[in-house]
Amino acid sequence: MKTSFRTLALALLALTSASAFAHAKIQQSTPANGATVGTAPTELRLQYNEPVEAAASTVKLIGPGDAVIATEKAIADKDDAKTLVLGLPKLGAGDYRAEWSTMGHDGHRTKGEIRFTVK
Ligand SMILES: [Cu+2]
Repeated sequence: MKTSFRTLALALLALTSASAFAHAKIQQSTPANGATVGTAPTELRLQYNEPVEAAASTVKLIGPGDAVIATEKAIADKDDAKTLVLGLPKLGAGDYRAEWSTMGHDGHRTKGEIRFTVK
Protein backbone atom coordinates (compact mmCIF):
# COMPACT_ATOMS: atom_id res chain seq x y z
CA MET A 1 0.00 0.00 0.00
CA LYS A 2 2.78 2.34 0.96
CA THR A 3 4.65 1.47 -2.24
CA SER A 4 1.66 2.07 -4.49
CA PHE A 5 0.96 5.40 -2.81
CA ARG A 6 4.53 6.43 -3.44
CA THR A 7 4.25 5.33 -7.08
CA LEU A 8 1.09 7.34 -7.43
CA ALA A 9 2.69 10.37 -5.80
CA LEU A 10 5.66 10.13 -8.16
CA ALA A 11 3.37 9.77 -11.14
CA LEU A 12 1.42 12.84 -10.08
CA LEU A 13 4.62 14.76 -9.57
CA ALA A 14 5.79 13.76 -13.05
CA LEU A 15 2.48 14.90 -14.54
CA THR A 16 2.60 18.19 -12.67
CA SER A 17 6.14 19.01 -13.67
CA ALA A 18 5.43 18.03 -17.29
CA SER A 19 2.48 20.38 -17.44
CA ALA A 20 4.52 23.14 -15.85
CA PHE A 21 6.33 23.45 -19.18
CA ALA A 22 4.39 25.40 -21.74
CA HIS A 23 3.11 23.24 -24.56
CA ALA A 24 3.02 24.68 -28.04
CA LYS A 25 0.26 27.24 -27.67
CA ILE A 26 -0.86 29.17 -30.68
CA GLN A 27 -0.12 32.87 -30.37
CA GLN A 28 -1.46 34.17 -33.63
CA SER A 29 -2.13 33.22 -37.19
CA THR A 30 -2.30 34.74 -40.64
CA PRO A 31 -5.08 34.96 -41.62
CA ALA A 32 -6.21 35.57 -38.04
CA ASN A 33 -8.84 33.30 -36.55
CA GLY A 34 -12.24 34.67 -37.52
CA ALA A 35 -10.84 36.99 -40.18
CA THR A 36 -12.55 37.80 -43.44
CA VAL A 37 -10.04 38.51 -46.18
CA GLY A 38 -10.66 40.19 -49.50
CA THR A 39 -7.75 38.47 -51.20
CA ALA A 40 -7.29 34.71 -50.94
CA PRO A 41 -4.20 33.97 -48.87
CA THR A 42 -1.43 31.96 -50.53
CA GLU A 43 -0.26 30.56 -47.22
CA LEU A 44 -1.53 30.00 -43.73
CA ARG A 45 0.89 30.86 -40.95
CA LEU A 46 0.46 29.49 -37.45
CA GLN A 47 2.70 31.08 -34.85
CA TYR A 48 3.32 29.30 -31.55
CA ASN A 49 5.00 30.22 -28.31
CA GLU A 50 7.75 27.62 -28.71
CA PRO A 51 9.54 25.82 -31.53
CA VAL A 52 7.42 23.19 -33.22
CA GLU A 53 8.26 19.81 -34.70
CA ALA A 54 6.94 20.37 -38.20
CA ALA A 55 7.55 16.76 -39.27
CA ALA A 56 5.20 15.55 -36.53
CA SER A 57 2.60 18.27 -37.06
CA THR A 58 -0.34 18.32 -39.41
CA VAL A 59 -2.68 20.98 -40.70
CA LYS A 60 -5.85 19.94 -42.51
CA LEU A 61 -7.72 22.57 -44.47
CA ILE A 62 -11.46 22.21 -44.92
CA GLY A 63 -13.30 24.47 -47.31
CA PRO A 64 -16.82 25.24 -48.47
CA GLY A 65 -19.11 22.23 -48.37
CA ASP A 66 -16.78 20.56 -45.85
CA ALA A 67 -14.46 19.60 -48.68
CA VAL A 68 -10.93 18.74 -47.62
CA ILE A 69 -8.53 20.93 -49.58
CA ALA A 70 -5.38 19.17 -50.75
CA THR A 71 -2.28 21.00 -49.59
CA GLU A 72 1.39 20.35 -49.21
CA LYS A 73 2.53 19.34 -45.76
CA ALA A 74 2.95 22.21 -43.32
CA ILE A 75 6.59 23.13 -42.78
CA ALA A 76 8.44 25.23 -40.25
CA ASP A 77 9.22 28.76 -41.38
CA LYS A 78 12.88 28.80 -42.38
CA ASP A 79 13.49 31.93 -40.29
CA ASP A 80 11.26 31.08 -37.35
CA ALA A 81 11.09 27.59 -35.84
CA LYS A 82 7.99 28.63 -33.87
CA THR A 83 5.92 29.15 -37.01
CA LEU A 84 4.24 26.52 -39.17
CA VAL A 85 3.55 27.49 -42.75
CA LEU A 86 0.96 25.80 -44.90
CA GLY A 87 1.16 26.63 -48.59
CA LEU A 88 -2.33 27.03 -50.03
CA PRO A 89 -3.73 26.34 -53.46
CA LYS A 90 -5.88 29.03 -55.07
CA LEU A 91 -8.82 29.42 -52.72
CA GLY A 92 -12.23 30.52 -53.93
CA ALA A 93 -14.70 32.54 -51.91
CA GLY A 94 -16.13 30.81 -48.87
CA ASP A 95 -15.54 29.70 -45.33
CA TYR A 96 -12.44 27.73 -44.40
CA ARG A 97 -11.17 26.09 -41.30
CA ALA A 98 -7.71 24.74 -40.67
CA GLU A 99 -7.53 21.95 -38.11
CA TRP A 100 -4.03 21.87 -36.74
CA SER A 101 -2.34 19.23 -34.63
CA THR A 102 1.05 20.42 -33.62
CA MET A 103 3.89 18.76 -31.79
CA GLY A 104 5.81 21.16 -29.62
CA HIS A 105 9.52 21.04 -28.96
CA ASP A 106 8.78 19.27 -25.66
CA GLY A 107 7.04 16.40 -27.49
CA HIS A 108 3.54 17.34 -26.42
CA ARG A 109 0.79 17.63 -28.99
CA THR A 110 -1.80 20.37 -28.98
CA LYS A 111 -4.73 20.83 -31.34
CA GLY A 112 -6.96 23.61 -32.45
CA GLU A 113 -8.53 25.26 -35.42
CA ILE A 114 -8.39 28.54 -37.26
CA ARG A 115 -11.38 29.75 -39.20
CA PHE A 116 -11.34 32.36 -41.90
CA THR A 117 -13.49 33.54 -44.75
CA VAL A 118 -12.42 34.50 -48.25
CA LYS A 119 -14.74 37.13 -49.66
CU1 LIG B 1 4.27 20.45 -23.31
